[in-house]
Amino acid sequence: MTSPIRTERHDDVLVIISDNPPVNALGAAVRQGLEAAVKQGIADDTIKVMVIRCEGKTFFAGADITEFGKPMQEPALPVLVDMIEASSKPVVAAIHGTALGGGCEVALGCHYRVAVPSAKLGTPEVKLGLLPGAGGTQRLPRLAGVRLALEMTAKGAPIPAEVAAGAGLIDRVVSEDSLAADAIAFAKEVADQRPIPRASEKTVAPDPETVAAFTKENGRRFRGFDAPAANIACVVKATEVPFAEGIQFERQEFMRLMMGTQSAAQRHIFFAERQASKIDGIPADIQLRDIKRVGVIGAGTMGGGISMNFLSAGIPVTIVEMQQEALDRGTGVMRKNYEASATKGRLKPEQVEQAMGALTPTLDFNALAECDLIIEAVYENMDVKKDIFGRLDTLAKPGAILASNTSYLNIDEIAASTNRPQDVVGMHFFSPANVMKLLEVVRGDKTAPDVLATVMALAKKIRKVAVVAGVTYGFIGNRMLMPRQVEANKLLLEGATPEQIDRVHVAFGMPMGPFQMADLAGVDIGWHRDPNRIENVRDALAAEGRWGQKKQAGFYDYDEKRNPSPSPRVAEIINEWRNKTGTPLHEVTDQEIVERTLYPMVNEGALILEEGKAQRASDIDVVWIYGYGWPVYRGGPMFWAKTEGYDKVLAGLEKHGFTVAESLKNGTIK
Ligand code: 3H9
Repeated sequence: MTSPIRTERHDDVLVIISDNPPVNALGAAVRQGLEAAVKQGIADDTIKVMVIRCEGKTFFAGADITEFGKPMQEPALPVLVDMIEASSKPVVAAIHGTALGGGCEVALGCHYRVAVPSAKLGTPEVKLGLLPGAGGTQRLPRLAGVRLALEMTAKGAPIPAEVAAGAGLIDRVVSEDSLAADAIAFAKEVADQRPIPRASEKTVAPDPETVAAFTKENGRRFRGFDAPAANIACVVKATEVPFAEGIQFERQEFMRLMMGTQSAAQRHIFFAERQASKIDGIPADIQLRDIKRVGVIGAGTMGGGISMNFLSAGIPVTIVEMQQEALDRGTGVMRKNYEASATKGRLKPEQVEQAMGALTPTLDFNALAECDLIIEAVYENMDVKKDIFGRLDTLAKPGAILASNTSYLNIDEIAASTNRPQDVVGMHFFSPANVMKLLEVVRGDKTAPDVLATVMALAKKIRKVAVVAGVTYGFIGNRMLMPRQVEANKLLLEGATPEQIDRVHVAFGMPMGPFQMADLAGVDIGWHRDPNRIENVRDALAAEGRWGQKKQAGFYDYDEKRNPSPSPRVAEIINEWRNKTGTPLHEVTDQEIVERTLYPMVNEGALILEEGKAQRASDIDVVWIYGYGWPVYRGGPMFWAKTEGYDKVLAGLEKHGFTVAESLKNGTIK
């Protein structure tokens, strides 16, 4: 097998080049090749200095994650990085793309770093439930100080070359298109400089105030995760003990995290997210439809949010409403949202104008005729949707994709109201649509393969994580929400309180519990609005005007600042319904809440898989992580079931009398 590493000589400079697509991950062959090449450079008397660079789209993007959990092949990455740093001849890293994780650590082990302006440096291991385990936690603070090291390791966001240069991580920013030559020129300049600068030989003073402030600032973001605290502890160690001792601590913490379920869950999601974009039975190279302009029907919260995704990606949008007032209100909200991002420094003022400039608001439905993709985002009513699709059928250009943002309804029925069901697809965005990363792409019976593939590719362009779902009531996410809600409501009558159920869900790691969610979304959502037809606690609350946060009363009472407190009135209503239904009271434990609200979700997920409404279990996990805030360190409901133990989940479901999915019963669930 040919090595992904080759060398080139340029006078007394040895250039070591990695060519390991797609992202130059530091797998065994790359590490072995690098070790051999650096040894060659050290041994060769005609060589004075070395350059390490990569071909393709990026410098090393990290350790090869697919090797984790398998037997380690020599040399281990930490050993390789130490060996590079110990070289008696200077080594220069020439960086383009993203030097991430182990890639960043290789660069930090080099004595000098040059980078193109578009390059980024980062240690995103924390997002995989890990820490930079090849000396990164010890070299970063020594080179860039405690604050930046904390930011980079515990939060995992990469920094641009310019920032890295300002912080002392990059020695020279070179021209975008002459990295190879500029790196050689730089190497010649430093070839004879002594002493050779080594990060490990530097020291960094303890800074407890910065550490305390950083930990406090990020308390919410880190809640429930193990890895951030371990990253922080390693950075602190770098300020307290000699390098070699710090490295030992880093190794021990790295191995602890690596063996834990959190990292396994986060690595699962890393691959699950990428897997989700692959559609069974459709070749990867299928010809896509060209989407130059998008039409959106409805300028409400959803329509506006959906439009913003495309505008932000530079795709013009025509947005249609029935009334001028609604149109103005909708576009006003979009502008306000963009301006809020600009105030926070996330957008430049000219980007706001650029996005809004690409929006064409209109009352003229016929304006949709020029659109290549039209997304209907009106309220959930089958007749209204059928009517809209019928009208679209007569005016949309041939080959235009017709999408519905429905959260529940049958895409096949909607498609049947057109003469081109092959062009119809579901695009279920989650609210707020300009923020939430999930997109459920609903494949109808007749949806054409190129329509599906085009929408999946477009999702990536607008920075969504897309998952293919089949036609089933509520698709993947909302369908799984239903059994959870049914059980939560029953538990109220049996003796649990909304506070207890929500607390169990929040302790599990969800951003909020089912009743907090109901209050936020609106208790009146889906209510039939017939005061004479009160069938459960929720109807009773809705009929009393307890519509949630917007009315300062729902399952909780709220003060003016929307702080919730338990509601005596809700307790009364629950009691009334308990008596009316003759439901016996019992002491509901937290464990029972887990078994009765979370296990049924796993069960529903298993049914969805059995019915072929999701392509794979990991897609279901992606839906729950990106659409509903399931804690990523638990890897999604299906991964969690595995860590919880399928037998335990099965026993729990049977104990509470659920009808259990066959695959859970016969152990074929994967
Ligand atoms: C680490 O370094 C530990 C060390 O500190 C200590 C060790 C002792 N390994 O994302 P894309 C695959 S931990 C293996 O679609 P993009 C990916 O699965 C690592 N495979 O491209 C996909 O495969 P497929 C720290 C990897 O252009 C393909 O490459 N580093 C790895 O949108 C394309 O990926 C990270 O966490 C990997 N490290 O984004 C960085 N990375 O085509 C992780 C990618 O079969 N990577 N693949 O589905 C990324 O963030 C993005 O891939 C990157 C490119 C930004 C680089």
